[in-house]
Amino acid sequence: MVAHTLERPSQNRTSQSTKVLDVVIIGSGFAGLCMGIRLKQAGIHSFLILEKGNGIGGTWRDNDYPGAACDVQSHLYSYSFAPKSDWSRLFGPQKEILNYMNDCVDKFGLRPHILLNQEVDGAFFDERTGTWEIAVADGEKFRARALVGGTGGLSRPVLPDIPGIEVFRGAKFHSARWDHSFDLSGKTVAVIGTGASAIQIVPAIAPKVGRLELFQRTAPWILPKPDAAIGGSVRGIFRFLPPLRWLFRKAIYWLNELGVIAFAINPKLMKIFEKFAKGFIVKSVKDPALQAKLTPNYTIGCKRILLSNDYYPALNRENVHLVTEGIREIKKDSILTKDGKEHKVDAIVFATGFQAAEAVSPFEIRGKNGQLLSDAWKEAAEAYLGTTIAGFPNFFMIVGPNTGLGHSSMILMIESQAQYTLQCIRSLLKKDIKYLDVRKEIQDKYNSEIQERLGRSVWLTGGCVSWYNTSSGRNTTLWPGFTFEFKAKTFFLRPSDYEFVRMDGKKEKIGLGSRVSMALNAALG
Ligand code: N01
Repeated sequence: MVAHTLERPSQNRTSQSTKVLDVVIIGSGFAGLCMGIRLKQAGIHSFLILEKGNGIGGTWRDNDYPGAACDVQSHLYSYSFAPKSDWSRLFGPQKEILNYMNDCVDKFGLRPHILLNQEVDGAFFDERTGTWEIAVADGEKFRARALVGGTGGLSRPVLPDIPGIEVFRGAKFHSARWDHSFDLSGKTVAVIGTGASAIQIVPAIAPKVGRLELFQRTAPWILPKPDAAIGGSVRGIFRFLPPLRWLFRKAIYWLNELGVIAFAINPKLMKIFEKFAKGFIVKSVKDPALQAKLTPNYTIGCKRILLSNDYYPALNRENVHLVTEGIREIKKDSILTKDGKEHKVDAIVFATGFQAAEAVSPFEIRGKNGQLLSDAWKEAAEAYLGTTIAGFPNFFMIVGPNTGLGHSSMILMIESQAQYTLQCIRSLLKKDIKYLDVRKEIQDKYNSEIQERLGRSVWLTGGCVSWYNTSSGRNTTLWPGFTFEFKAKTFFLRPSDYEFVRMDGKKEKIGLGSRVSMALNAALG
């Protein structure tokens, strides 16, 4: 909250109200915090994290709906450099994850670098000075040598395009904007959607509501969640014997990593999981008609595989009704389905997901020659290593295009990207480079390679419609390989992938000596 203590001396101010920094990070989720921690550890202290909400945590602050928990094991879904010995469960609940993030903020001294309630309106690259100007909704301005976007892939909730949605008079809210003031005890509640959020919400609210109408458009594939409480003795062992905790994390890592073989290399292997998942439906659901409605008609893995032990049992409850007829219209106190039936409800929960794959820049971003990122991404969002975008120098995205995972912890990808970005920022600051801009041909080659690999994956061959892909069928969200492969690719900055422009406007020549010295300088600081 004390930006003035982080500013450069006043002669560096570009105007009365513009704060000048080395780095501005947007977003305080796992990505933004990781970048901040890495900068601090590298001795770069002139940075701010601008957060539009009134607290840190990103998706883990917003998604506080009943039953919210992680579907990746917490010992892996946490920073490798900030292990936590006392996770209460194998799959931590939302509050515990948010507390962990707050603990990290304090432990690494990030609090003074975070400015809350700062919604970024736009960012503009000034080619003359090689800096980004960042404008915040309240009129404040920041200028920085480097801009890091940590706004996340799942931060823009989507309300469905259903006629009449605006006329509904009861309570209505998105799963990521849960209205905790609404008491759903005894009420008739509609949940629209059956994705990762809905399957956590339904079992959590079913015992409280009078009646729950669950509107399913496409059945998800669900596997049992291998979850359990972690007892005090195990937590004690992890605390006093850190190598065992490390081994536990590694075991989870490699187990998850094996999934890539079925998702991206040989999708035929998915049949094994499919058989198991079908058996899980039969075992968990009593009514054969309900079993049929819950059995998906696409290959498992094409959409995100969900994990739950209590979703199917919740559907066996007398007060829970699965509606699969399709929604025609929302009226002032009901939902009308395509079979003409009117479902009277007091409230509607939209568990309808996020805008992820479509090429949307998180706010107005203008790169070289005033080019808009949304124009550069007109066809599809793409970047080099999910991080840098040709024509947008000194801009780094964490959780950028094609860095999502269907099989493991996003934090692995975030750490790789933050490490890579740090190398780029070091190059800028240490060698006093005006800007670095990824070469378009390098970005194109990289993307055609990953698109070719994705073409063979279950995400594009599994016969489903999913948020992983754009409406034209291009996957812009997922990384098609092992996480260690991504880590290797981002381990060293390859200077030849970039155009380096010096402060005098001349291009830095990247000969062998220069490459080696830049790579060493970037990697070692
Ligand atoms: O969203 P989703 P989510 N009429 O897009 C349906 C992460 N996450 O919030 O399948 C009727 O998966 C839509 O139907 P269909 C995780 O990465 C993580 O649940 O498109 N239905 C679908 O059923 C996850 O993948 C955790 O036919 C409509 C649902 O809404 C991502 O967030 C926990 C509709 C949307 O499902 C998103 O999950 C929770 C319409 N007009 C979430 N429009 C962890 O534990 C949409 N739907 C880490």
